[in-house]
Amino acid sequence: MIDLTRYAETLKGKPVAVYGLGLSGLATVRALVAAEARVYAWDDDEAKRIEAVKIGSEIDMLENLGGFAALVLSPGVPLHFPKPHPVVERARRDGVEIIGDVELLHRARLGKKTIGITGTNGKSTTTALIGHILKSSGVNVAVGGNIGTAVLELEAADIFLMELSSFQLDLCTSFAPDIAVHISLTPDHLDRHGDMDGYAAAKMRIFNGPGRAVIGIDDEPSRRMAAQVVDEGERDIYTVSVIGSVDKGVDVEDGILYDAMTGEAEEIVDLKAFSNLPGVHNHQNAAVAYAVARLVGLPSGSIVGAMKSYPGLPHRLFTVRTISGVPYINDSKATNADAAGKALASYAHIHWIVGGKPKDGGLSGLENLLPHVKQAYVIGEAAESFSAWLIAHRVMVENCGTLEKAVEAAHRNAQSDGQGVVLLSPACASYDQFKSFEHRGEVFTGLVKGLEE
Ligand code: UMA
Repeated sequence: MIDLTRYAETLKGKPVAVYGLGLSGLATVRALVAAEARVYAWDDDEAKRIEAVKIGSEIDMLENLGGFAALVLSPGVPLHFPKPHPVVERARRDGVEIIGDVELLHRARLGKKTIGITGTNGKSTTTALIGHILKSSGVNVAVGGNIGTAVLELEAADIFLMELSSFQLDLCTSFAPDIAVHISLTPDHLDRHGDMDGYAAAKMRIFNGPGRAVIGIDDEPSRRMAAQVVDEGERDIYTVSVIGSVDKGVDVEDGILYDAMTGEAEEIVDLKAFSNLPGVHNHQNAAVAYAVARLVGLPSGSIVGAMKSYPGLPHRLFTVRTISGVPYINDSKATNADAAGKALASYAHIHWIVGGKPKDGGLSGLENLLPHVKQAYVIGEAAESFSAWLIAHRVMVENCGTLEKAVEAAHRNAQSDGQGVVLLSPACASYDQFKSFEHRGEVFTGLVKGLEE
């Protein structure tokens, strides 16, 4: 757990409010209580409130925040859109600052290096890959944030490597990572940020303050962000591209990674050889990870060696099993069309299990990748609309309704074809039939493991 004592000194005798007692809220309560702050917390879920009391918090509906030192808000609670949560309005009314757990970690002034990773897609893989590379080289690194472990839960380390969502960045006021990383920006979470400008503004917060920046420049919004970071002039910038060359940074051409961190491009490795990093989008993640590892001071040989042994992340293009040459791939994390597009681009002859709770725009944008699909198996709330859209685009479709039926049908057809892949890449949220994307991926994994050869 992070020691907040130095920051909590400034809170002495004052109450701190914590709203939302999920992973990050409970970790915040624990750290603040350990630092002897007076913590008043609330969650609409009674079970969470009971947990908070057990770890030393008072329970308070937080109707009146006058005199509170801060409101520490969970990232899932709306700050601006669709409309600010009532507790946010009350904090603003009472003149109380609103921050998140990442800001608290920063204020703990631990004197350690911080690396922050953001971007619409790829940030979990990139964070996990950097963590793997650094650990393989003996660097004492703690990995957390949006990837799953709340940042205040982390153990002391020389480097804090954090995956940061736009929600978490919105709750940062002075946090300035030593290495700030942004991978890509495509529409997502617009309900929480109003529009693309609001979404980009939240992501831009990662570049606050001085330090170094690694920026993927393969989409227009990210190029605009990079230009803004150049204008602000506070950070030493390294760019990454898998579609063109860069002046200073890392680029990838036909799978070959080139190191141009000092300006001169040097060929390093063919990424196509790394089966746990399939597809151009993973080459972008690998190039970003390579750039960060070089900035940490690792030589290219160690980075490449560690990339070879990267095991991959569950639910992200993870090969669960191969039956008679057909891989069964769990990409349950692909909760939007853009992420599913990355999966479709990575394979041919795909038996594609798709659907769930649809996002705005449905499958549009994937038209050019449909030739990679042999047949689609639609599930969940999206089944009817996706089915109509796919048929209109001349894709063979089976309306399966449930994941269980879809796995059965895809397995039967793929095995009779004797080629291609069975891919769960839903392009949808999971909440219509599952608790979370992890739950959906676990159910898929269980079904695949139970298939007969
Ligand atoms: N709550 C209320 N009242 C409300 C709204 C919420 O009481 O009106 C309570 C809920 O009951 C819940 C808590 O507030 O107990 C909200 O918790 P949370 O949704 O902020 O989630 P945490 O459990 O703290 O998890 C958060 C991240 N969740 C979100 O950003 C939504 C986790 O990212 C992250 O792993 C974790 O902190 C540790 O840092 C998850 C995520 O879905 C994976 N992220 C989004 C994404 O990747 O797209 C951004």
